Amino acid sequence: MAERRTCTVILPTYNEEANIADMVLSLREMYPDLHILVMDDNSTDRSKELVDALGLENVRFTVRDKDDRGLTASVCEGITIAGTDLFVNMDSDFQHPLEAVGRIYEELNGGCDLVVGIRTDRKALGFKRSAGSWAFHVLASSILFVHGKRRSKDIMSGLFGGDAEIFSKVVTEQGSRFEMKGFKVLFDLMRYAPPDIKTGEITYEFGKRAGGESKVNPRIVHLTLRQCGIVGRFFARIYKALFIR
Ligand SMILES: Nc1nc2c(ncn2[C@@H]2O[C@H](COP(=O)(O)OP(=O)(O)OP(=O)(O)O)[C@@H](O)[C@H]2O)c(=O)[nH]1
Ligand SMILES: [Mg+2]
Repeated sequence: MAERRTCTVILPTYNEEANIADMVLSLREMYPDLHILVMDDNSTDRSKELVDALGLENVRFTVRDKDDRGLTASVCEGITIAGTDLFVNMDSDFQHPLEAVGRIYEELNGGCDLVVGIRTDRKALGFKRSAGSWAFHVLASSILFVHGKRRSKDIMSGLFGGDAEIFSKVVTEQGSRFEMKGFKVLFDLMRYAPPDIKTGEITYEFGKRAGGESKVNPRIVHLTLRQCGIVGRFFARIYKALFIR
């Protein structure tokens, strides 16, 4: 039987006291062998207190440098400090089903370098965000195509897993080109990954956040547009003029 490789679930977190302890506990119960790494950007709520109070083994709560806030930056740092063979990244608000982590892990353990969670039902996004997400996807997909990189049906997904060594190298060598304060870390990773990585996918139903509030705001939309090449940067300027004071 193939050797089981070690894996860390990375949970980028900002003010998720309504969800984070439940997330950590549920993951631990479902996956006793996986490591859990919370990458917290100096939450001002009780996130740390609540996770620490669980007193669980193989759960790390990292409070990041307060001058380096950013979802992409948090995930990238998580990948480089995971210390396991593999990683799975997911949101801390239960929008990504926990059972999907096991399926991503199986695909990675079977030899994939990158496994993307593809959202099949996007009703939870609502019409406006679905349309925006589709437009970003088309732009991002064209960029990956032009650069000869692997593509995916859901480049904007926040649920994915990878080989920690391969992607630590991508972050270390190419991280200065990432949109570190943005939300679309998978796109940056795919854009700067070696062209010959072996990719896989799983599908999942995207849910509504369980508790707490969304951190998406017009600045995040602007940064996502900026990630999308010349066309994206053109629209980013218009968007900024219209929506950001
Ligand atoms: N470390 C870190 N995590 C963040 C930051 N902003 C958001 N997050 C986390 O990233 C994940 C995604 O953020 P959300 O606000 O849920 O974004 P979303 O899922 O696109 O939006 P909703 O559908 O409204 O929930 C959540 O786990 C957040 O806690 C940040 O600046 N730093
Ligand atoms: Mg969310």
